[in-house]
Amino acid sequence: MLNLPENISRSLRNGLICTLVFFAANVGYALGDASYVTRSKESSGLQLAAHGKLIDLYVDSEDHWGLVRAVGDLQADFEKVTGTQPKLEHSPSKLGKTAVIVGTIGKSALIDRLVSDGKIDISEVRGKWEAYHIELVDQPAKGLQKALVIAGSDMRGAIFGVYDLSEQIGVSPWHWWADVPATKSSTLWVKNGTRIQDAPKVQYRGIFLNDEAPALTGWVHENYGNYTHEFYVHVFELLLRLKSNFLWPAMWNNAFADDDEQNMILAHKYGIVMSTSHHEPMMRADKEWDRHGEGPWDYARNPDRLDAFWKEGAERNKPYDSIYTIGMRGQADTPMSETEDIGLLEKIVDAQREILTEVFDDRDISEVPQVWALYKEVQGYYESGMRVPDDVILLWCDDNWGNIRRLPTPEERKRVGGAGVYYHFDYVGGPRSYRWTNVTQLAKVWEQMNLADKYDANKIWLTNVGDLKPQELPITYFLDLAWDIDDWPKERIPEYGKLFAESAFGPEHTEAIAELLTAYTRHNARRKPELQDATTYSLLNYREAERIETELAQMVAKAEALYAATPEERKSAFFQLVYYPVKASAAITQMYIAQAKNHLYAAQGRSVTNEYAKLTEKYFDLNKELEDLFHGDATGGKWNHMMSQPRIGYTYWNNPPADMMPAIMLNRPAAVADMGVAVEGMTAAWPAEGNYYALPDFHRYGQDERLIEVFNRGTVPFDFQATASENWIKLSKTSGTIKNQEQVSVSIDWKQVPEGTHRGSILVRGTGWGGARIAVTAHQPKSNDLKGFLEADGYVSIDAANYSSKRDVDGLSWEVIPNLGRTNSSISVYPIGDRSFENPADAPFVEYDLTLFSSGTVSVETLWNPTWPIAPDRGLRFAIAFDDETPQIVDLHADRAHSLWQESVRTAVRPATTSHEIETAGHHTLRIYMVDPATTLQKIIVNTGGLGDSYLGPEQSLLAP
Ligand code: REL
Repeated sequence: MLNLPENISRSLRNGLICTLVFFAANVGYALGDASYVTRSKESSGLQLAAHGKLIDLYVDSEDHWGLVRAVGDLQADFEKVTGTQPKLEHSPSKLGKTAVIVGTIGKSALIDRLVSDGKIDISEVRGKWEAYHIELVDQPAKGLQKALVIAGSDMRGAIFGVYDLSEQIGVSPWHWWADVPATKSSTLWVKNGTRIQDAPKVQYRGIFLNDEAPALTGWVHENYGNYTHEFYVHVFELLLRLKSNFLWPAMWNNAFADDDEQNMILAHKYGIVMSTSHHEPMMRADKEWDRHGEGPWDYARNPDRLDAFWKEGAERNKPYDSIYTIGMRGQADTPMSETEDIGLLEKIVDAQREILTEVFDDRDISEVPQVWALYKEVQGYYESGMRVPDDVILLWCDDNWGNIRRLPTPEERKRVGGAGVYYHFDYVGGPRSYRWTNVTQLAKVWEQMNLADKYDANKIWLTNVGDLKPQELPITYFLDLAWDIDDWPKERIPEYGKLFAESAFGPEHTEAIAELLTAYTRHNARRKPELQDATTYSLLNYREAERIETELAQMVAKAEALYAATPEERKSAFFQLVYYPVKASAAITQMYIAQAKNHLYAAQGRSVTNEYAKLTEKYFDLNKELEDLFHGDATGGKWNHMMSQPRIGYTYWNNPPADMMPAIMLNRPAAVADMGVAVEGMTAAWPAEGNYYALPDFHRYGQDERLIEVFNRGTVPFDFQATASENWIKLSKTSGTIKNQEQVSVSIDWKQVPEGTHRGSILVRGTGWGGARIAVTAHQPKSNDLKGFLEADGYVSIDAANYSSKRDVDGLSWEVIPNLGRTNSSISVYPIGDRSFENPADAPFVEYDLTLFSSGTVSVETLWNPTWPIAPDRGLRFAIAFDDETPQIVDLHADRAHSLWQESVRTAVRPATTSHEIETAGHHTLRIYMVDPATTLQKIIVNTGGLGDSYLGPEQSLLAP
């Protein structure tokens, strides 16, 4: 829940005044906003509803159509919450003694009278973009004792004020798109003292419906026949409820303005600013050229027809709120030409500007909003020196994988047109499309959009949301950040999931639901489901696959328990927002781990091989069953097609035509008793010849238990015995009967192991000749002078957020971004600015204490977020040093090979490896220095010679007691 100072500081920063606030039993309200509506009686407050008696709503019928419509939604929302519809009046004389009065300043006679009578002071919102003022006013007008006044500086400001109240009384912005039911209450009161003023920080905030077939398009076709206004009004309403205003419409096989004339008209009337995507200039969809264009889409060869085509776009859209995409790319997201042709593109922009000047002859061209999207190769034109007029908004883009490539330099920040960011939650393209479920960590959105804000790219924030569902969580967060990121410092990232959960499901299980949201998005962000396969998580090292399986099993169990506890009326919403993404995402990884075991066990000849083939198939089927539930029973059939995007069986960047069951292996074990013995860390299993069977070495502070698996290669049970050669080798069992397989856990009794290295062995006997002899080695280091993280198993692994100390410089400080990254939290230097430290001796650093039991050459692998240098004239550097070594400066982007970028987005980290000489064993400090801003560190692994292969690296090492 929001705390008061936060709210006040936001309002003060906006130059607005906020007085309020109480924390009583609240109903729903805009995420993070203070609650000003309560369901308990509030003395001196305003009764909105009490047991069937509802307050009157008022809006001037001469006010904007879009506002009058939104007040109609408010009326319906009151009914959803209380069961009774309030009266909606357009004449002040018809109002009772109390009312909710809504209006646009300058458009509503009553609002203007309240202002001129001094009943409300709107001087702080007047003239602002989309600002609203909400105030409980006594004796506002003759005959009225009390009113809640919602005044907007413009139409959208007033609409946002209306939807703010809707959310406060208990109607979620997702009431239709995710079937979140209203929180019922027969009694509703506005708290005494309510006075709120707010305005957005980013001017245009919106989404791009993209990559929309088969899922969204299948659903749209079934429900609306096509992308008509009957569909789009739902999108417009959602955007407004989320206090956003901007849309790039679906365009794969559609043309917003051409498909249905009402689309554009209604967008404008609702209050949505329309535009067209980065390769669709002048408000004309790509598909319109296919339908109406003549000749090639090539300005060098077909300028006149293209000019005419674009002019029609400008003329058609003249009456409507639009942002004109300028420039030109090839059709369907391809470059305009094989090599940069700056001369031609400049000519195109000149022609487009001329058209706009001609069409908008009633205003200056600088008042016609235009955007140049520096997407993919277009950024190259800019970097090669091409410029557009100063009033055009520059839309900087991410790399399609959520990493912003470039942001304005101090010089570029002076541009009048300003800048924005185009971001992705979904993408079709290389190295692999990710189009199915939500794979976005909120913390990553924060890390990136905070950069956009700090580097002044806040004219447009637009994100590609694919089919829209199931991106409800990141969409809400993105748009909340766009409204005002200062309301949402990084410390509040963990709180957001709770607020989201509370708004959708009430206060009971917010903590548990938030944990699930964090867990499943972390899991999907580690490696997107489309990129996972049987080799992703290691079966051999660090029990990685097993750990992931445990995590997933816990997630699924929690989701199932919460689903069972969810009241019937909220089950559909819970299924859509939590249960499905958790369980279906888990099933993908569970399937690949089962497949990995199936393959390993087949190679080892285990009789359980076929069980894992079945398990693989079970998870493959489960994924489809969950999809069917989404399309049918779990949502009352409302969302048929919505999860139909294929996601299993990719062989290249594009998705397979249908999900493809992973290849499995089957064996036919003989009717004999036939022992096999597998050893942790090894693919080969006894009795395969030519192998030396040994468990990974035991270190005093390392993994404390290792596994041996005794398995049957036939179908007849057998007895086995396991004996250790030394007393200090402990076995969890020494004999048993094996039908399929059994684990024997091996550990060390360190009290019996003197300092130094000691060797022993384990003999496992069952069927076959002799038995399996497995070597065991234990290292007992000197145990004095322990400090910090302790070396063991040939490495020291540290989560970056767990530094021992740090040095700040001029207010620049390494700080934790909670929940960011593949393992835990990440760190970066804040506040974000332009300063680089060429000399690490002067730079802010974090320091890690560690104890090494070995000396010599070690390598350090630091795992960084795959962020971009952001600035055009430098790389992305940090420096690293042990003790008093000279810091080594490393540029994460020294090698800009495409293949390295691809790998960094596949793995969700950009690693850097440095080499260091450690003269003596003992206590050391490792420092990471800032060189450039926007470098974000996840994890550090000091490899002292024993690091094995795994996806995430080993878990964090033990800390000295
Ligand atoms: O993510 C993007 O921005 C692009 O992949 C798409 O916008 C692109 O235009 C695609 O839909 C195909 O035309």
